[in-house]
Amino acid sequence: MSSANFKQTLVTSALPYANGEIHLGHLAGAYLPADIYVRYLRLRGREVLYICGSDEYGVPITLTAEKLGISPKELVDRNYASIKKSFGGFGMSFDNFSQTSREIHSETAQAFFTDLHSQGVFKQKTTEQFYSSSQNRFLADRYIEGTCPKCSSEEARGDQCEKCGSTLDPTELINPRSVLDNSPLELRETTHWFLPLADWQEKLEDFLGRHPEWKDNVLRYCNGWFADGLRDRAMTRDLNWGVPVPLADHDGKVMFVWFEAPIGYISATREWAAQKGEPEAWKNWWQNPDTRLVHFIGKDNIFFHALLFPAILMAHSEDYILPDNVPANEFLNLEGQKLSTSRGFAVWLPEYLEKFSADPLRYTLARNSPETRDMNFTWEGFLARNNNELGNNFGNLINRVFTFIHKYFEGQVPEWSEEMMTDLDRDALKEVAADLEKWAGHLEKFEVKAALEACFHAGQVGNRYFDESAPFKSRKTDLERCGHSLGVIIQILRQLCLMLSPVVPFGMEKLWGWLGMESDLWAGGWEEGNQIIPSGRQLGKQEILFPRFEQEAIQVEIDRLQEMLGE
Ligand code: B3M
Ligand code: ZN
Repeated sequence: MSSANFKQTLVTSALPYANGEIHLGHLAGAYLPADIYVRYLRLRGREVLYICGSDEYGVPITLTAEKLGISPKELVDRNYASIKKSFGGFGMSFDNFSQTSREIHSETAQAFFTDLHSQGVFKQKTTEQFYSSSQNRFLADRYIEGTCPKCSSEEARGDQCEKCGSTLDPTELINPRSVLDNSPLELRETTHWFLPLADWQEKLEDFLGRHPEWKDNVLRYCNGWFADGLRDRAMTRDLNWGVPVPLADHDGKVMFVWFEAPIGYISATREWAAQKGEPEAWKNWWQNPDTRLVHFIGKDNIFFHALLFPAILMAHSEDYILPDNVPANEFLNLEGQKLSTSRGFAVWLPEYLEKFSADPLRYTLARNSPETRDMNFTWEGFLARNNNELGNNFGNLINRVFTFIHKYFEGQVPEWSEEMMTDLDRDALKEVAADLEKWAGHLEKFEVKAALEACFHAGQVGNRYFDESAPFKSRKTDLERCGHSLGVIIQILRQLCLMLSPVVPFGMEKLWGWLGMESDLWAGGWEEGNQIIPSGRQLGKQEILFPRFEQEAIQVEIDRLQEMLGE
């Protein structure tokens, strides 16, 4: 549903694992599209709250910490600081970016668990699981290796055999051993609390049935799971790094990360409320039917956001809102290959930001947004998008117009008027206005790519108008006409500024200022941005917004990735 039909919108981006840095794949999936959407809403003056934080529990964190010889908490705090910093540099405009290892999250997740438990929602089951006595812990499936019962490959993993492709249960493996230290494993009994998702299937089907507008990929996945039938899922684990299960008989159990991590959205909202001195204000978002909740995620998180978390919210005895949409993105490939962090085949945000600025990357990723299918990022494409589109289509136009007005009109918007309008002027203004409308319509539906196409087209119209109205010629023959044309172009720049602002906010905040706008762009700038800029207004002095990149600058990056592939 359009954002205008709701009082307020609560937007979340998937909580990144605090187990390493953010890379381009993350940005294209759950972060940039959300930030663009949020900035769009703020621009329109809509009430919006944007929540995120890092996801800090789970086995991979423990293992990395052990490898580095530091505590898991030290590791996640380090990574949190670094992720937060690079997100800041990239222009992510969260209202709060929290951590799941904070006290407020444990409290929130435990209260949820207790609520569900006391209602008898969980099923308690005792099963046998592999235990490593050398490491004193139960092992998750992916840390178990053994001989495949089907093809005898000795490298089958607890969940599947890569050689013959069979899906396995770890107990089927012959000679199971730990991936971590190769030690043999023994089966031990352990008790866990399961969420019987089958009990929620009908409600979940109803819920999804009320959302035919969701993206095809999301509905397709969910219908697939419905067809298979939802099963019991363990909501607890035998680990020592996680949110402790708040039951007397829990003997060192923690919550399954996918039980507590989505609750992290709520904890982070509670933290936001507490920080502004209104500790109860979070309820006005999470327990208010006037709130529209939107989860931005990558496609690998669909199950957890479209089914598991809604089931948890439905199960709670208080009334929580359910997501109104879960715009999941497909994946981003890099130079035509799958990203691989373990092989170092990725582009990391902190390294990117050391060399380049945020806007060109935001623009390139938005242009290649993997909305309906996997997309590809190439450094050559990045250079072309920056130089040809940001530079030529937008930057040059802006620069030419400002230079001209400063040179010949003392930096003031020249006289222009309705009486002087020609068809050329009117057509250009009409086309750009139509683009602006299309742009907004697409963003309402999370269609960043299509929105940018409309915006790009408006840039082309601006350029065409500049060439055809030719103020550089009329300056010598008809100064009045020249001024009028520039006045018209200033209106086009104003609308371009609106359309580009969510995507390249750093550049557009500057342009907004040069245009002499008074309102805060991110608090309803739309209104002023849709009003005529009058003649006589003093304009600011411009600078080059989108400097060109040379081939050498990106060749280094291409070579580095090629090397990674060679290994
Ligand atoms: N950390 C997985 C991921 O980054 C996970 C998301 C949690 S969202 C509650 O893909
Ligand atoms: Zn096999």
